[in-house]
Amino acid sequence: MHGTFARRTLITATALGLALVAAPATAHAQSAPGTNAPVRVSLTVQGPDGILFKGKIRTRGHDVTTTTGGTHTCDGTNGGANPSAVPTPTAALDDAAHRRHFTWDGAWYASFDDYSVDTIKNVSGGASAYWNISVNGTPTPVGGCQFKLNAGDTVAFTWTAF
Ligand code: B12
Repeated sequence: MHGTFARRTLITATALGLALVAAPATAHAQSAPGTNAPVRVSLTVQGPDGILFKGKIRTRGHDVTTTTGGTHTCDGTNGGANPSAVPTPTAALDDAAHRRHFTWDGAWYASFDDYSVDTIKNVSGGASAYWNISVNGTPTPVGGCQFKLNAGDTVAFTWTAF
């Protein structure tokens, strides 16, 4: 009787101990800065004749697939830009496209480990314009799969004449 009680107590204590050791690690993985936890950002797609999309999007870095470029990661680790996966502008565009049922396309450049976003909602820059990517009003110095987004950022894909 006493033996059984002692064994149960030991098992319970061991299980609790394991849970206590495991819990902080999980909490850390979800809240540490630089992780790929989903963020809410404002996204605008400004075409030559007006706004093609405007809304808030919950997003995180993920693999994306385009007709021209195929499937590649788009989580900020592209080109070694960030040490771990993070939300990115092109991943945000991709999330908006899937949720609101519009298309985008981009060629893949292995040299940059990134997509060139060439077409959104069937609008492309052609020979005279391109889709500029900006975050909080500033053009990104790198491609859209390399730049880290933070919660509340304002992301814009703007049709821009050369
Ligand atoms: C010209 C140029 C452009 C032109 C290209 C079209 C044209 N009419 O020529 C335009 C204006 C479209 C452009 C756009 C952008 N560019 Co640019 N561009 C250049 C530049 C000055 C020369 C490229 C070139 O002609 N190379 C010679 C040809 C023979 O080689 P190529 O491989 O065929 O060149 C093609 C690619 O470079 C591609 N391209 C151009 N820019 C970018 C950016 C990315 C991310 C990708 C994947 C491809 C790509 O377009 C070229 C012509 O087809 C380079 C700087 C450099 N010295 O390389 C920056 C450069 C490549 N661009 C850069 C950036 C950041 C951008 C933008 C993301 C800027 C922005 N925030 O909007 C956008 C792309 C946005 C999108 N829609 O995805 C960076 C890329 C850095 C990185 N690690 O990602 C560079 C290196 C400049 C820099 N900051 O140092 N760009």
